[in-house]
Amino acid sequence: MPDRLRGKNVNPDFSLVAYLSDRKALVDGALDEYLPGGQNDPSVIVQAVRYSLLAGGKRIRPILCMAAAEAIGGEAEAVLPAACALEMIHTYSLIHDDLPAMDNDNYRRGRLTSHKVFGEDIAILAGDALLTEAFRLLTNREGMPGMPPDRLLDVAREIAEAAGYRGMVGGQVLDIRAEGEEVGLETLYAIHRRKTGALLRVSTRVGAILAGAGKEALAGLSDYGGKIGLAFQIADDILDVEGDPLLLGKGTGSDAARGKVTFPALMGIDASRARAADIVMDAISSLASFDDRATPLRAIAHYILERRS
Ligand code: GRG
Repeated sequence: MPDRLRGKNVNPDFSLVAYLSDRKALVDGALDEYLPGGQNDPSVIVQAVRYSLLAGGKRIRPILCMAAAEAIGGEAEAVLPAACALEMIHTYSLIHDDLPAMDNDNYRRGRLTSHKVFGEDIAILAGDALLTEAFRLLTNREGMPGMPPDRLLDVAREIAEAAGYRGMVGGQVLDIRAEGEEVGLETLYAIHRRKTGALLRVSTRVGAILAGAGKEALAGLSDYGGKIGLAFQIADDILDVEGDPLLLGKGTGSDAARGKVTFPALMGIDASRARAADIVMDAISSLASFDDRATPLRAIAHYILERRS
């Protein structure tokens, strides 16, 4: 355990590496099971959906969802379909973000992007299919037996808000429109609170709501999620400057090439790193009233700063 976590409500026996690997395996297995067809399904749309969704990825959004549920005493498995729905929405956003009309990227998660393999038409439809499938999974009551329907309704609305024009889609639009423009720090925060932050924040809220969090616990977890969402984006901007393409599974330097405003471009690498570290400490403070069932969330906050992929 890193020294700075000692004495912060963290179980000294906790291993984040083991936790992430275990939860990722849970998500990978469930996604494979939820998707139709298996590997031999000849339907091109099923192949395209499976290609992107089962290509790896850190699964950080579903893991946050499960960790938030656990922080208030719930079970990770009890919220697994909702956690996987969040990953489907995230994967749809990556497929569409890589399209020629947006970032025009060739590699993602260590493989050719969807449109490079299946063509633009099928890549667009694979993204659409993942977005709609996410809401089917979320609202299929057999997946989460015994879950109060009002909780399912609440999380469906919250996810729609976070993924749509009020959140991720809106942030993407602001980001595209800001390309080549002079943008200040406040605007950059506003873009990323929506583009990247909204889905990460709602991931913690979904786990908490489904596990029956009270008002105060939900507020703490929301605050945590919003802050690590911002730190995640700053770390992503830094990785685009100095990350290893092999570890990242995609090219680097694309932000600068497209004239994108980023945290390192505005404040430099060192100040960006310091800012992200401050935000992560704030995020951990939001969990002050939680016991050691929030240990994974505290450790994930640090991991977001230190990740190399
Ligand atoms: C196209 C509607 C629409 C939205 C796109 C999220 C997004 C909005 C674009 C992705 C561009 C990008 C690189 C954003 C930075 C933060 C981010 C979301 C990185 C990728 O997420 P990870 O690191 O990826 O969780 P893995 O592959 O591990 O899932």
